[in-house]
Amino acid sequence: LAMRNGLRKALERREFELHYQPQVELADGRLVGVEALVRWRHPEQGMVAPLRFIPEAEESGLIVPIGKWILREACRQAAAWRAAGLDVPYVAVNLSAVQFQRGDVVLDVLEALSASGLPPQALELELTESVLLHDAEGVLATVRRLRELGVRLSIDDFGTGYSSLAYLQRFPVDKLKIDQSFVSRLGEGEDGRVIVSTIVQLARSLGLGTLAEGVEDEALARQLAGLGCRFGQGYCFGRPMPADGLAEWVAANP
Ligand code: G
Ligand code: G
Ligand code: MN
Ligand code: NA
Repeated sequence: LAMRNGLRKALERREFELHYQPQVELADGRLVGVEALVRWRHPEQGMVAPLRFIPEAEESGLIVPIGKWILREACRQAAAWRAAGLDVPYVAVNLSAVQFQRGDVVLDVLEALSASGLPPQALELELTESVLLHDAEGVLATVRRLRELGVRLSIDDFGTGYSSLAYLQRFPVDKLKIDQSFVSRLGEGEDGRVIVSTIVQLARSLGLGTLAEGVEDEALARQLAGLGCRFGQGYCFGRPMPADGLAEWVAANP
């Protein structure tokens, strides 16, 4: 309950902030977009990581107003970069399954786009397989409406959750994000290779792109590219950083 009150106050007092991590083309390191990752700048505890407060935000339903702020802020920042001539093709925002169940995601996205003036193609929404667990038909309808707005869609942490091939085929997404647990196993031998290459081929057969998460070194990046994975994200390219740090990163990585 203390946490719940803290989260409510944090929203009022604007203690949340977004960091941004580069997503690149593995072949040449070119920036293709950034992922927004929320942090809580707590007055006493300092920077609090999302894994320490997102679960409580989800249980309490506070993820709905917090998620709405995240969408608005990410779109505002992406539009500001564009206005400043910085080439950040899209910003990816994580959506919680609870935002689908208890919020109006389509309305929140529409408002964030119109308030910022950001073109819809410059916004990507990351869904997890768990959004499909409840009311799959309702979620599909919502996802189709999001699709019609022209935003990009990806499935986050792919391979860790439940998603049947049938759902995947009906889901109008653009990209699968290969979970970092599979990526880190790549260096450990044949099993890791088989999992990643199976996901890449599955994606390809469905006409989807693939992005590897948690790419920590260049050997992994090369291996992933060799398996046909096109995009990557990880400490090897850049850590999540505040907006001004990201702008510097872009300037230093033309
Ligand atoms: O950097 P990192 O510790 O930021 O993020 C950890 C996890 O927290 C992510 O994998 C993601 O699941 C979750 N997360 C980060 N930012 C957000 C956000 O803006 N919204 C939601 N719903 N989850 C987020
Ligand atoms: O939403 P999602 O689960 O995709 O968030 C990505 C998470 O992975 C964040 O917590 C982010 O800080 C973390 N992350 C990003 N790059 C790396 C990496 O190269 N290695 C590790 N271990 N974690 C990473
Ligand atoms: Mn994500
Ligand atoms: Na992930």
